[in-house]
Amino acid sequence: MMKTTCILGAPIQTGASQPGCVMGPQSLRTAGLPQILTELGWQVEDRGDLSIPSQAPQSYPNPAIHDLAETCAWIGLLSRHAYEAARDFTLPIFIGGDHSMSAGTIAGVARRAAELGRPLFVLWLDAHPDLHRLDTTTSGNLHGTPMAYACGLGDFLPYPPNAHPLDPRHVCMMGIRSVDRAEAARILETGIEVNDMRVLDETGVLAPLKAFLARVEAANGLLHVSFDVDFLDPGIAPAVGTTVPGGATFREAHLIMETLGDSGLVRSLDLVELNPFLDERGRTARLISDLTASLFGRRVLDRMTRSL
Ligand code: 5AB
Ligand code: MN
Ligand code: MN
Ligand code: MN
Repeated sequence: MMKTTCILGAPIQTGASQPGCVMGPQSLRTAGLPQILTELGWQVEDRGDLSIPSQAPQSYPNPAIHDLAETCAWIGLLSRHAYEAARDFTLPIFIGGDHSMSAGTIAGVARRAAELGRPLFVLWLDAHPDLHRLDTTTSGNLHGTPMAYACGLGDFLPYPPNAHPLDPRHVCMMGIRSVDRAEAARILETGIEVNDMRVLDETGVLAPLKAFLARVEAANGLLHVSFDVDFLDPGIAPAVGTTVPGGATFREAHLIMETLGDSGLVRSLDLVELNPFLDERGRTARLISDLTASLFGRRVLDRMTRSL
């Protein structure tokens, strides 16, 4: 059966503090992502970019929060489109856009998983756990909240209701190295698996990843991967507004993506937080498309033997 993917752009940047993520989808298209996936034997449909109408401002008791109405509109829109994409394609790609969009994409794929009667698992590749509630964020940047929303932790009104909250035991985080106090409390309460950079230094990326994949497989689960560009070390991926030193290396990241590809368990992918305004000659966009290619089956030896 033909393997199918779609590219769905979500040029949202109101969840971040600095502008630029709005250019993320176009930057990955410019890096040749659709062609790369086609060459790997996938049937690719570019569904273009979504957009929302302008919103009336919405206030909230936490005065730090900004652009709440825009975020709510994006979450509702993405939830519907991610559901349809998960229903219609083998492995849809949701291109951001800042990470607040994942509140919507995870809600959408969770609806599809519930319809199939299968549990949803999420691999979260990020420097940050993004576990803020609306009452705990001090930056007011809503890209710090999607995982708390996805797991149904706390009151998220006026976000659209989350009908299919994720079981925190079905989440595996890797690359974490910047955690706020309120987020640490959520990690302790829920027992979410957090492989911080120290764990990855000590064990390498494969041991925790393979253990998680074995759990997904044993549960007949569907796996969603949420890839925040700041998971990577800023030395190789400068195009992100929230860089934190000491991130994943080029080879660690490729090994994760190759292993995910080999597993055949991944059913949807977020590529978020790419800010092309901060890039250097397109190198981050190129790296993200190459990492995506690794997940979609590109292997070193395949490339060599194909040209023989
Ligand atoms: B990202 C911080 N925790 O709440 C906050 O890039 C950073 O989607 C959030 O992971 C980073 O502002 C959000 C300090
Ligand atoms: Mn994030
Ligand atoms: Mn992050
Ligand atoms: Mn970020």
